[in-house]
Amino acid sequence: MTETKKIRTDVDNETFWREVGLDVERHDDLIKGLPPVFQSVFLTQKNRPEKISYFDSFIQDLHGKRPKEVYDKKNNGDKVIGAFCAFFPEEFVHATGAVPLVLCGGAEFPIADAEKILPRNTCPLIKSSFGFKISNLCPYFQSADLLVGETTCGGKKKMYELLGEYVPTHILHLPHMKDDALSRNLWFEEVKKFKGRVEELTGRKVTDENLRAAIDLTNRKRKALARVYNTRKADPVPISGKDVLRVMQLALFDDAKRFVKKTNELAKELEARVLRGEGVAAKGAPRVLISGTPMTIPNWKIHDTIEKSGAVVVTEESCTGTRYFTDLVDTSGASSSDDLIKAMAEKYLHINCACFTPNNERPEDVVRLAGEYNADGVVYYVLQFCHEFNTEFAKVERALRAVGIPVIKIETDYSDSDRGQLKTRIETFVDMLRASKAAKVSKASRAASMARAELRA
Ligand code: BJ8
Repeated sequence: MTETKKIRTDVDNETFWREVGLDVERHDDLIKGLPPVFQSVFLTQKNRPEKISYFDSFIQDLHGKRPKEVYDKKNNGDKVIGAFCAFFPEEFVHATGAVPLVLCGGAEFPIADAEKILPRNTCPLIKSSFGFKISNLCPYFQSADLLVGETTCGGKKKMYELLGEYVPTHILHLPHMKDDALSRNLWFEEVKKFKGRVEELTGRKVTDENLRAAIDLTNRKRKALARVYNTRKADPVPISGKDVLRVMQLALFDDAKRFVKKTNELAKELEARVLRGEGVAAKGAPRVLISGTPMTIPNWKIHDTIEKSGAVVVTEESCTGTRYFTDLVDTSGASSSDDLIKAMAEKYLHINCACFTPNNERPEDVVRLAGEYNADGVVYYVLQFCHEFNTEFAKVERALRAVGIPVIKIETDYSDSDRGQLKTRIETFVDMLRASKAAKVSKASRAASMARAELRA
């Protein structure tokens, strides 16, 4: 028996993986790396909320229970629609009873395969996503009947053309300028066209009734996430940043209704913790906001490094963070199908992706969030070769410096080769935040003693 065979513990999973056409032997090599990483990143934390266990078990069986559930739905006639971006009008998918999934790759493993076709100097998210498909390593990908791409960055656009050779792919034409009537109209028409494609694929009509229900469901998902995020404004913080990141990462993997329920249960527990003053990090620990490119499973390295250095991540200005849930689809006043679709199109155009030009709302968002979450500093996270987010750093940095918030830029990929260097840079940054926080506290306490002395005199 080979070593890879020994690690298989679930015979049902193996049967399923073969059925969906996975390269099971290589897939074994892929998933055997997950348990030790998961143990080191998540299970070594102390005093975690109990309700996080649902999300733990989801990850621990990431390629088992849920993809099987999706596959069963597919066998019952439902369609599966995969996407790679926050600009994915998932409401139409829910409205027709199809399954929406996010298929962005966050693992290093399939990148070497992707590099046989894609240029090496391409963003790792693009290479990993593509690599998962061409190597038959992802059971979610194997179930997809349709992929949805979008005209965001150049690397993604060209990758989608190649991906379309493997799975039917629909491209949403996202305008690169968001503030004029022409762009708004183009985007509205694109969203409407996508509705037609979903209807065609599923053979089911999007009606006002099922669309309103789908909008309500997706809004409830966004509200549940906002509720969890809101508790992170407390000091001490009731949950670690990496645990919240993982919840975010599952928002488009899990069944939406179940996800809403489980996320609200978690939020309720966190709210009670806040009231009791209970946290995962010490009160007064340096608070970090992460801003930048998305982090998809199992990309946890920046959160892990920050939190192991004694700071706590209090929010993420990211598509695996606030950009996903901040705005709701506002249907008040919508009286026709077109009104509902316009409300959806409008909501999506508020996602301040660096692919837009200009994108001045994003630096404003980062400064606003740093204030709301009382962040002591910002880690600006850029996936290697992402020119959009890398270049936009200049504006975000300027906006933060203007309000006196320190920021460090980290550009990295999915490999572990820069772990040591990242650790050193992040620890130095966190030490600096700790020192400046201590200086502020001692200055404030000196001022208070002087004021008391003056009153006594
Ligand atoms: S809405 S952030 S999910 S495009 S990191 S692939 S931009 S080279 S992921 Fe994104 Fe949609 Fe924008 Fe959000 Fe390209 Fe940059 Fe890679 Fe990126």
